[in-house]
Amino acid sequence: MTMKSADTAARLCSACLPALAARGITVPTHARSGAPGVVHLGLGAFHRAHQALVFDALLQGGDARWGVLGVAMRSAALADSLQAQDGLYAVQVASSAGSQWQVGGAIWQTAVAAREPAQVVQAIAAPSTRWLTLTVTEKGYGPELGQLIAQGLAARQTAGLPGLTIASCDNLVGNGRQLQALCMTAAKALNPALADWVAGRCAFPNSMVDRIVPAATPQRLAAAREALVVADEAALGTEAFWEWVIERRFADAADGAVLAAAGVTVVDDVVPFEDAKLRLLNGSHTAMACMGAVAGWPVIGECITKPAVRGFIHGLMTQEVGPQLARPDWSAYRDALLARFANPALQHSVHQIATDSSQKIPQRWPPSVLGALRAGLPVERLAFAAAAWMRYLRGTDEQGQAYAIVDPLGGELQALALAHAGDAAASVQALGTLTAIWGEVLPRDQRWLALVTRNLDEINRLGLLGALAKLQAE
Ligand code: CS2
Repeated sequence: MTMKSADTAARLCSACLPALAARGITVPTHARSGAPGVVHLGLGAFHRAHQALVFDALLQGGDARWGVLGVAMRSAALADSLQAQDGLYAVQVASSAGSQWQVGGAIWQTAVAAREPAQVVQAIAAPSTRWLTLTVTEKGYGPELGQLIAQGLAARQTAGLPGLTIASCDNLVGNGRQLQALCMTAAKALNPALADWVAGRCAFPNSMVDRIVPAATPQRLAAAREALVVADEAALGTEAFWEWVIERRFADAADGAVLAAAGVTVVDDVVPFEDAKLRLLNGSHTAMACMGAVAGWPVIGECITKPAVRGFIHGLMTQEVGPQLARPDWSAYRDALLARFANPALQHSVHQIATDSSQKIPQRWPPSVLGALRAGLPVERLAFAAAAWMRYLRGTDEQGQAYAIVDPLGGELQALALAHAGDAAASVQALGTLTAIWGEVLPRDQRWLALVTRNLDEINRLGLLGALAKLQAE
């Protein structure tokens, strides 16, 4: 019997770094001990390949204030894996110029909020902590989050410590303001004086964060093992592009210049960047995710290389969404996006992106539909995307393969989609009128509902690609 090397290979750890450096891999050389200056909630792939690498660069530059306590909200597995690797993980950055591995070293400690909430509260209240950053996903913004943060802030106030910069890095409209509202509600409930302290001492900048970071696959972990020689259970792949635009609103005003020196864009108003990103990148992603899931195209790279899909996404961005945007370079951003989507190294699963669509659609499509309707722009492709989502919710692709709808509202939505599967008008009446997803206005807009119905009817009759070809021909 052969031993499974996966179980016996040495794990990535601090002691391995010199050997990795000798293999040409970029590794952290800064001291990785001491009290973290950042508490980050949400230890997923995105944080590790985005903000944590910016903090890593700052640490590498000699500013020891950016070490991170990485908090997984629920899943202990990743936090414990990282802990076993001294917080280290490898990132494969792939572009058309080739790929390069680097080891991220900003995560110094990990914790699990569901398992050790007191430790998280204490960390928020630690004297060394200056920033609290978050990637808890759209559905994470509930009262529990506000309560966790408010408890930490209450302990800071009691100890006479300075306030924090509390930066949401999730794909929400006005993410800083939304988080501030949650924290203020929780603070008021604890103690009105705490709410005054938070309002006066803490800063909640809005931000736009951008980097495509797919969940790791077994293939990626195998590639990491080959490149590193040691095993890395937290390895990731990503693209070379990254962008972090943050509002100039910090508890310590000097932090703006520090971040800017590390490549972060610090601005007075994030809205133009946020609008362009949520509507062009994320809006296109969700459209392709639903289309790919229905047609049986597993990854975004495959979707976008189909001429019909590329033409659709180009048209969606150019004719329906782009003209509404205030970001002046939106057409260059669009062109860069088309290339980013096609990056063959990413292997970004459509089902991963389709996860939690009910939480994602509200910021990705309805603002564009409403804006286009107001401006007299076409909305055909947005209506097609909405119809593709309704078809996606049936949970079976066009080859008859079943898949899971992973979404907090999944059971309810799938039941509605299946109840009306053969009847486009009834499906749209049931799914297109949900105000939690579409807002108050679109469920009453007969022109919009009729367009979605027509597209869903065509997807039902002609198949997704047939309906897409017909739409393009019009
Ligand atoms: C994606 C995002 O999974 C999704 O919903 O649209 O994670 C996307 O890859 C990032 O926002 C890119 O910055």
